[in-house]
Amino acid sequence: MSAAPSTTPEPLDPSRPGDVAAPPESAPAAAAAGITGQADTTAGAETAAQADDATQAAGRTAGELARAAERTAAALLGPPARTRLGDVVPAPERVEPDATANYLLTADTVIRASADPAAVAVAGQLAALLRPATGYPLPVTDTATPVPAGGIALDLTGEAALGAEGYRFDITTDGVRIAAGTAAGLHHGIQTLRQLLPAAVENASPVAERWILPGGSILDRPRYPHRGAMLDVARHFFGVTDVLRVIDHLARYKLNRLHLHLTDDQGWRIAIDSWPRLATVGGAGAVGDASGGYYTQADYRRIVAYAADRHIAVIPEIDLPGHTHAALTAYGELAPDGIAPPPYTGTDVGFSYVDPANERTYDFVADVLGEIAALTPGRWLHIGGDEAFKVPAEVYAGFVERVQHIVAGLDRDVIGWHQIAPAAHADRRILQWWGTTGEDPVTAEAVRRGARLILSPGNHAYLDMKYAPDTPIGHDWAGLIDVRRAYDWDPASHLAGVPAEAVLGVEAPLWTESVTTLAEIEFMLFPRLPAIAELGWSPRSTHDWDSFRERLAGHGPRWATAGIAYHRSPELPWPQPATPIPAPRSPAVNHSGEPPVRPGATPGRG
Ligand code: TNX
Repeated sequence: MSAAPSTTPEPLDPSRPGDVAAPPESAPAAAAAGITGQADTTAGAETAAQADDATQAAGRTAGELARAAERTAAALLGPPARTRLGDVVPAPERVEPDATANYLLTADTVIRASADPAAVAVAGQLAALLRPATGYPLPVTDTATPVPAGGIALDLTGEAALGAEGYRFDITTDGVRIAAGTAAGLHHGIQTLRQLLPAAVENASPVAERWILPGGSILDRPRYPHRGAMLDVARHFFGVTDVLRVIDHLARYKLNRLHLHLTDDQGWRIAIDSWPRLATVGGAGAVGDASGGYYTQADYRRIVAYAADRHIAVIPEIDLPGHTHAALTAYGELAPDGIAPPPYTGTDVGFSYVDPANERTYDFVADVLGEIAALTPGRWLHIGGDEAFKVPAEVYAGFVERVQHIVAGLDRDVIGWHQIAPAAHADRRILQWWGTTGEDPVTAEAVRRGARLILSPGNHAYLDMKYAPDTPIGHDWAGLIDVRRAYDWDPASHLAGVPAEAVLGVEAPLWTESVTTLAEIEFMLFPRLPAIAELGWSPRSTHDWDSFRERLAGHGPRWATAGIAYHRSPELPWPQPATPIPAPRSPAVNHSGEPPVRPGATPGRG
């Protein structure tokens, strides 16, 4: 770590704590320390005189102190913050900048959280986000000790007006305060804090930077309670560490649901104790020549816990009655002809189904959903329901009604793709719209009977669609989806005949017939996932393409620094990289261009 560029040295003012306890030359070992207790806060609260003594005791010379003062002064008098208070994605509800109130993060900054384990956990996450690049120790305290000058406070205020996920953010020269009614609100607040620091904060090791936050206040609350992304781990399998990294990406943009498409024709990806061959046999393959895999129940619990720590609920999907070929390879007794078929590695849809006329099928459904519910603390079980083309309509509706009943018996709320609309209403049932026409009287009618909607319109929110004709992976059956197309629609009025109150939120699905690596996942998510996130979070009054493209482009250097592969869409005014872009994580993608075409990587849709 090196000092900020120097300006004219200022005289040392020992009454200003920041002047005395100057940034160290290297990250102290304490940087690695976790949450500390009350005793550790005394360092931040010590008087200037005590600090002076301590500094002397540590062998600091007057010259060193003068240099420290020079650095502090340079930061205070130096150039303004690199970010503006409004440079946040998704756009906050209200932003009131105060250019005279910029805050400088220093080596003395202490993070204080309300004495609540969930708030302290958020403070620990903030420290973990900021320590690598700053090299500062950033001790965390859970005491009620007043924040010393230069502190960051995370306060659980119980303020009802902020709702389940809102937060208030005040930045002054003296300190930073994030207030929220819930730990989820604090968590969203620290994502905002992270975005307001220079992009260099994404570095994994200490860098020279003035860590200035732009002054002012933000009031922020989400427009919708459901803001999600879906990852298809069935067509291609992605291991736990890949999924955890995707969860990190969701958290950055204040998404709160991860829908895992766990089963499909090509693979069954979750171990079920009562039907063990589902995973061991049904999970063996994938699309094409790719190898399969599955999550043990311990793996799945780890994903769920990691997501929960980031205030994200996992929604598991067991796709029924269609998209079940992999299950049939493991248990032929569920097939209409009672014979286990060979594995399927193609990309057709709509040909498979479990036998709705066989009572064993309902044992299977109850056992599987029972085990999944026991592993999943969230309220929702997704039962798929799409493209069961070979099941007659009446039989299909009867099957869905029985499965809805099983879900209700597990004390969970059912979600299904909008094809389940014709089935009878079940309490709190949710339909996920993936059509491309903005019109479907059957879905609108189900909403009139009480269903609520998650919007994933195929022609705006399907992140497996190509950006442009030359995008080397992805589909185009729902059209090409560039960033503007992902952004320019309104969930509240999208589906004809559905009132705005029935809309729970939005979700961006990533199907993976042609997506085979983490880098390819990231390439399809960025920059479109933040567009869907903004539709889910920001008030409609903030919707503005010109503002969005500017704010979003500023995230390019952040992604590059964090090693996230992304599509450098020509629609966005990308800044020139300030620092060299790190080497790509995978040879399949580079940061400035497109992934090379894999042989056979562009399956059609049927
Ligand atoms: C349709 S959308 C599907 C998936 C495919 C996807 C490809 C939906 C509920 N079903 O099975 O993977 O298209 O874009």
